Amino acid sequence: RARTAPAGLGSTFTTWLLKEEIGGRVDGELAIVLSSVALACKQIASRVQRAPVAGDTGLAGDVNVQGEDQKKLDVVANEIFCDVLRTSGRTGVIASEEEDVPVAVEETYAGNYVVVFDPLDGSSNLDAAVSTGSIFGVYDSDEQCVPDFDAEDDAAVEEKCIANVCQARPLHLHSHRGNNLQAAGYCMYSSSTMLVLTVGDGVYMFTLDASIGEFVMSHERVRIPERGRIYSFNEGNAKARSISHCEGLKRYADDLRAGGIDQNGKPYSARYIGSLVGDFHRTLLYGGIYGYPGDAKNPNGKLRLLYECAPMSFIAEQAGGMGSTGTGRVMDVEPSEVHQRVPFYVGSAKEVQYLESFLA
Ligand code: P6P
Repeated sequence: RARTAPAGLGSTFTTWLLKEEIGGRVDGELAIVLSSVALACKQIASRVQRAPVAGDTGLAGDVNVQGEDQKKLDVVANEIFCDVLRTSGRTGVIASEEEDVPVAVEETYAGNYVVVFDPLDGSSNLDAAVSTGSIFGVYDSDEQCVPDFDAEDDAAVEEKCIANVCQARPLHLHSHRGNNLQAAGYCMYSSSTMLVLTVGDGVYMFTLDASIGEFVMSHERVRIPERGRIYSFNEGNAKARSISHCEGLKRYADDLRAGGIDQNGKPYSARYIGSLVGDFHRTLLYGGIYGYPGDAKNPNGKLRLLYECAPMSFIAEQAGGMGSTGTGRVMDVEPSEVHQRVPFYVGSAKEVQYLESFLA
């Protein structure tokens, strides 16, 4: 097929996906998966916007595999993602921050893609109506992930598949290094609801126009500024930072106060929302650096490689920025387990390189 140009500003996400498929940049199955993700994000946006009046704030009463108190909307967002991905018929396995182990989509509906996601990142901010978001990554299929049990009936098959696949054959992660991502993105629920994604050919942003219920392209081929004077770390953790990086990070923070790369230039501004999607989105548009280093409690940091750091790094790199563990590229890290954490520094290329020079 001729490589037609992508759809332009003002086009809807549906039109853009169609043009990407016609242009050969997205295959039909992936287009269906991404369309399902966009549907999930619209549903979650609606629930987040109304949470205080719908009684959706507060805790669900359970603790997830991360040991974090689940918010009511964590559970709702996870169910929405799982449902739309299962019924898309194009997903073999889904891995969620809210699921202890990867969930197999039973064979009748199973497709070829592995989708990983954090259904509602930053949900601790919900009760204060601060930005939150859903983060997702789509990997090519791993044939081991699609179970092939004889179907007695759907319910039994579903039960058995999920039990067996997740216990007997956990998600084969070797192929799920960031480099293998076919698509990655997030939806930010903030003053605007914005779907931001890449399929490996630049970063596009779509703003939800509630009057028509469609995501409309508002930014195309986004490029992150090469430099940026915004530094986004939780300084409250500074004291507890892991010994391995502690000295280097302290010298780095002192150096930024003296103007950073420019030395004796304007000092940096600190901006920290405590919600990765909000801090990342601002960094992507304004430049700067977001970081979550290791600390005494979590030597490898708090953020999860598979469904937070790798997808965000893919987007950053596609926009000309960098995603680093402090000593290497996030996209090169081979996961060893689904909820693995890594120290994470992401943003303007020059700012991330400068930080790495203190950690070398
Ligand atoms: P802290 C939210 O819980 C999250 O996973 C990210 O969205 C956010 O950047 C980070 O944790 C905030 O963690 O320790 O600074 O409150």
